[in-house]
Amino acid sequence: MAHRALRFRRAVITVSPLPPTPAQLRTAPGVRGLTRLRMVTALSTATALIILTLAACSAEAPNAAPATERPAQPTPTQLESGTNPLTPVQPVGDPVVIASGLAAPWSILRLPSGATLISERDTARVRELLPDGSLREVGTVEAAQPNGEGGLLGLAFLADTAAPGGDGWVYAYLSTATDNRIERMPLAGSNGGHTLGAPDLVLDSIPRAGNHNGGRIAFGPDGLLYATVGDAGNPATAQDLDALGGKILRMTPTGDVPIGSEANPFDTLVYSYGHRNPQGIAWDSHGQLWSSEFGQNTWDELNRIVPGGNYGWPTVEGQAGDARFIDPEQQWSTADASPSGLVIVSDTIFLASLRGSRLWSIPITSGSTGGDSSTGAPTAWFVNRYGRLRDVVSGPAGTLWFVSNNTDGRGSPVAGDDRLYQVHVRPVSVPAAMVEP
Ligand SMILES: [Ca+2]
Repeated sequence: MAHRALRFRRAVITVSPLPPTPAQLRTAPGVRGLTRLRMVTALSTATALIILTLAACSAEAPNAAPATERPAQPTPTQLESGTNPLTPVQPVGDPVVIASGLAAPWSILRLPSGATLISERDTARVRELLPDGSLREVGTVEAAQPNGEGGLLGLAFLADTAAPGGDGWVYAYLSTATDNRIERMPLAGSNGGHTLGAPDLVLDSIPRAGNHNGGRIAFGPDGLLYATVGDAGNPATAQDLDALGGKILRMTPTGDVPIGSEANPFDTLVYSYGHRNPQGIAWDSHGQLWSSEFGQNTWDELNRIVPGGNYGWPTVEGQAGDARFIDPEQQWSTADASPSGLVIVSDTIFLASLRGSRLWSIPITSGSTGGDSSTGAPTAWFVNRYGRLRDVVSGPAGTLWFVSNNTDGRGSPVAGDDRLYQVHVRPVSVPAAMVEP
């Protein structure tokens, strides 16, 4: 592990005078927590000018500066603050099975090309869905050491013509024996034959434990990478702004602290804190970030995430009415939810629930970018029909895709588990009889 990380850092450092990563500074003796993370910011500001200067005269610059290697992101349509949300949608008709035989699948990643990759937590495999519903192995994330709730977890994709192979990077959040970390691997090959190149380290030293590893990653409308991090069984870390546990992190595509107009609220990697085990993130049409979070014994949460927000764990769980903390917008008993993956389609939040064995839909009824959006009553779909559900994404042509998670050691798998399902969605206001599912 250390060897891989050191080799990566050396490679980066020889290309240009990049600032040290937070991981590098974490290894520096005598420099701790916020201080070192703030050092990154200061160094980044100073070296940014150097990098820009080099970029003007060096052919190697595209490999060097995060500012030049971040391509434009597909940005969701952004509405003006205060305008109406989009028309809510709901599932229609029966889900159909798209693929079977997945082993503890964790993350569904649909690529711009139309290909679909799925991570498996306990095998550490990335599998590619083929048009006939069969699955092929793209590769194994070698650094992953599955144990308990840890293993190969979230996937994300960044289109980048400067990546080896010219397509982009597949990002993975994974648990090693000692930490959770984010790596990225260049995507190669074409649909039906994708491969992954050698991994680069993006961020390491995220706390790891048997439980509460977080693990969802996604690029935001701002082109920055967000990661949900659990408290790793150490609840106090969630309130410690010097620790990475119990946070939602926000970083550049190379794992650095964003600077300048993109800076985070504490000039560290921390975007929001006081989280227990968040495992779902997505943005609505207003650019508002939403996150799902596992509660302890009482309340699971759906939170509106604002920069610098304190979401209460471990002092409070659920809607506490305590002015020190931001209450969840929705909450459920842990038996009804235990939510993981989350997607927003037409300003309707869909939440894959494990113990609750259902898909929740929650319409956004008043949208804004300022953290004061509101939601309507949640609706439960497919209760106890497919078992535990781990992830849900937007599928092709007006569909949702969701994946069961009955082979993760806590479910009751049946023949064919785990499976990827597809269901059509339609606007809530359209009578079902008018829709061809
Ligand atoms: Ca909370």
